[in-house]
Amino acid sequence: MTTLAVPNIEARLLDILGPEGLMLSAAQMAPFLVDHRQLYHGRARAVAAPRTVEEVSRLLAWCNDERIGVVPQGGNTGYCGGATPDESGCEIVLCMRRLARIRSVDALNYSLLAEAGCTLHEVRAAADAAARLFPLSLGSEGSCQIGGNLSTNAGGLSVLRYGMMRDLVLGLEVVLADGRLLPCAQALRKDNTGYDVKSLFVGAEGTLGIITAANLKLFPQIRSSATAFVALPDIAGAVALLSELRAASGDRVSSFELIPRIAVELAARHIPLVADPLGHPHPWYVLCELSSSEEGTALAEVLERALGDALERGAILDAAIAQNERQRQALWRLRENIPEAQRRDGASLKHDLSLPITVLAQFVERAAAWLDANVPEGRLVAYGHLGDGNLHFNLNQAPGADRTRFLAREAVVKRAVHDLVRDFGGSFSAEHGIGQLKIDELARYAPPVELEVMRAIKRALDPRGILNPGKVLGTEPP
Ligand code: FAD
Ligand code: 2HG
Ligand code: ZN
Repeated sequence: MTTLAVPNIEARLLDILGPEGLMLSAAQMAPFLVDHRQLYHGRARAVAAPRTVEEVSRLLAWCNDERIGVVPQGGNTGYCGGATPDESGCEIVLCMRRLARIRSVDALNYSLLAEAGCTLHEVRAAADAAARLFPLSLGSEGSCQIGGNLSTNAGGLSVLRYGMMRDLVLGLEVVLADGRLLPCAQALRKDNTGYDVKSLFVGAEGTLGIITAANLKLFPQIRSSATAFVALPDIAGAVALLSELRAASGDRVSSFELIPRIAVELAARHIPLVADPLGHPHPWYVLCELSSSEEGTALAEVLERALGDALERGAILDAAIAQNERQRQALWRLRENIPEAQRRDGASLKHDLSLPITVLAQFVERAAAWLDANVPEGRLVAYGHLGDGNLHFNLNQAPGADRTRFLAREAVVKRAVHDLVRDFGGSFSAEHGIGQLKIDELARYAPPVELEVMRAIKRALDPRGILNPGKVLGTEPP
């Protein structure tokens, strides 16, 4: 689709972006050509870093005319290789980091208008400065960008209360493939003017348009919270506990994270300042948090009472309730660093699964039995956002196992796990998207009619196929 034979490519890019907006040397481009997990390595003609929406618009119009592929990249923390160019060396990486202004905060309307290159941390800080909360919470918040969060429809640690990124957006400003601007970044909570066009770009992973700004929903700040680390015998017990806590707290559970014993051990081994919060080992844990915008609530008492009852009944095995902010931070440090601990421990195979919460325990039992029998080179590290039915069903290379042999099992394991997920009525992609990693999975599991609809949308919005070519729907002609 792309061609190397476009004349004066550098001169034209310089004209559009100026010298500060263009990276051409191998050293400058290197960090943009590999994904966070180092699964994908690409090449690029150039890395373009526009500073204004108008520059994005002019760049796209020109790339569309010349049929040059454009690969948008935010913080490059994505898990599916969606922001990495292909190996042709013909594509242009569109780096969004210079388009990073907080345009406005409307505290009364509980909304904030941010450019796509703002990091999640910057947006949360801007909301905080206006005594508001932007609730999306990911371990990668220092690097990932609002444009990337929207394009992957990110989830994270507080979806149970606030929803995913799609639920947190009021309006989007988008540059279309041919450079036209879709200026729909209004801060309206109600707007039934025809199709919900903005929604198409959320979770589209840069294949339908370039998000340049977003109007985001804000919430009251958290004024009181209670956080506990609870040991349980099994996953079914964790699911039951969530249900009880929701009812007992007036539905103020904001996070409910499942953690297996092995993840506590990995985090304690690989991450400084992380230790097991409880004295004895237990098979499973949850990190749960109740929170409210009201000051001086009795959330700690509610949590203590509910956990005390559960302990008496033998429904839980032990629990530690954070007594101050330092202890709370320590619990979250453990949870947020599980992916990093996994990375430091060796190779891993990851599955980002979504299941009805009612079948989670049964699914894990079946899948773990299959792995025990078939994959001795791996050990299961299954954790995640239990409150959302989202399991990170990951395998790490077992101690002493050969890395290459372990990784060679990827296709077989993926097929077995994802087929089982389908049988249980779940999805193989909960919050990390498709990118390049799961193209075959989408083709296999999505209903054919849904795939046809997706292709029709792609054709309508990007008829020349210049936007993130080959990602999500694969390389089929659009
Ligand atoms: P990138 O990786 O740069 O890009 C992701 C996709 O979006 C690519 O397809 C890219 O082309 C496209 N894109 C980027 N910017 C734009 C734009 N402006 N317009 C159009 N397309 C664009 N994810 C979760 O959902 N939940 C978690 O709990 C979570 N925790 C994480 C913890 C760690 C330690 C790490 C490393 C990652 C985690 N992630 C999590 C994954 C990742 O952080 C998210 O997917 C995040 O939303 C990606 O944002 P990014 O800016 O890094 O996007
Ligand atoms: C998390 O929940 C992230 O910590 C990363 O979504 C999950 O590494 C993973 O599999
Ligand atoms: Zn996650």
